[in-house]
Amino acid sequence: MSNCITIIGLGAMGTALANALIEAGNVTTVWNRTQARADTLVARGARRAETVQEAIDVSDVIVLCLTDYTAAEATLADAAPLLAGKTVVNLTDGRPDEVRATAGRLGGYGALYLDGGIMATPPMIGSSHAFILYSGSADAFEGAKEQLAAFGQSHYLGEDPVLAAVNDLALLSAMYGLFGGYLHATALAGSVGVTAIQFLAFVEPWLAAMMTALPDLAERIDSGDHARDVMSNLAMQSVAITNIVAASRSQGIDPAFMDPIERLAQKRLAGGFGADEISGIIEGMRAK
Ligand code: FVH
Repeated sequence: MSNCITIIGLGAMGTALANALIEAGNVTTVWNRTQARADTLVARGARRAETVQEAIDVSDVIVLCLTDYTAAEATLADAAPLLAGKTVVNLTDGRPDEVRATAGRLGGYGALYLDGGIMATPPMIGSSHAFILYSGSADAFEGAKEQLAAFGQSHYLGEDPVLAAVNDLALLSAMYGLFGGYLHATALAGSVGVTAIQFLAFVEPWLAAMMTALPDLAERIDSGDHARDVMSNLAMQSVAITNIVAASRSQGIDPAFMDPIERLAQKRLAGGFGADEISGIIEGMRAK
């Protein structure tokens, strides 16, 4: 495969991806709806495509990085037939149903479809901290992996195109849980005059220590055995959770972030699993 590659979508992330490709020595063609966003990249050596059709014509690998799948579909609408034999790497954030629909539609035009989930912010692109999850056509990944390495570490998850998107959303869900928990905790501590910077001295090492519990929770989740060698049982932990919700209210802090975990803990307790580890809450999440 040649080192010609196209990036469609030059927002914050698309621009970072294009910069990484240029830096790695790829012949990089760029297209963006608002054309001026390509100017800096062109000054750095990128080739400007005047149309989406031209952007697709000149490269074997087409990377999409747009706001959402609606934008991606709208951008490719007239040009999709030109994708026959090309590799499409869609790094647009999307839902599994959208991924399946787009993979099916572009596959129908003869494109090799690879979906991707970027686990990085734009400044991280090209660094060892960035990783990108891929799934879909194995041939597409094999053919493009050298070029894709410019973005960060690549992890190919398998042929099912939704694998990357679901793992991406799952990781984001862990991140928002962390951020939400941190914000709630900082608001609660703030209600007695502790500043965020003061609180950081406790919350940072506390979260780091709690991260070490994850391997044990993962083993329990995979085995389904939440009852063996329990150290901090759910009945005990649910008292703390209920205290957090009640204390938040009395301190004038909206407990909205903590309400769901209290509801899930109570549901598990009502099922008779108070002596189990907190990992068992996942069983109630799975049962709709
Ligand atoms: N930025 C980040 O931190 C995250 C990190 C993880 C992955 N995400 C996903 O990357 C996709 C793009 O995100 P972005 O940060 O580049 O987003 P923007 O800077 O807002 O740029 C959006 C681009 O999409 C173009 N666009 C939007 N709608 C249309 C449309 N209907 N037709 C054609 N292009 C469209 C927009 O064009 P313009 O407004 O400049 O003309 C930008 O190129 C995204 O899926 C994140 O979830 C980033």
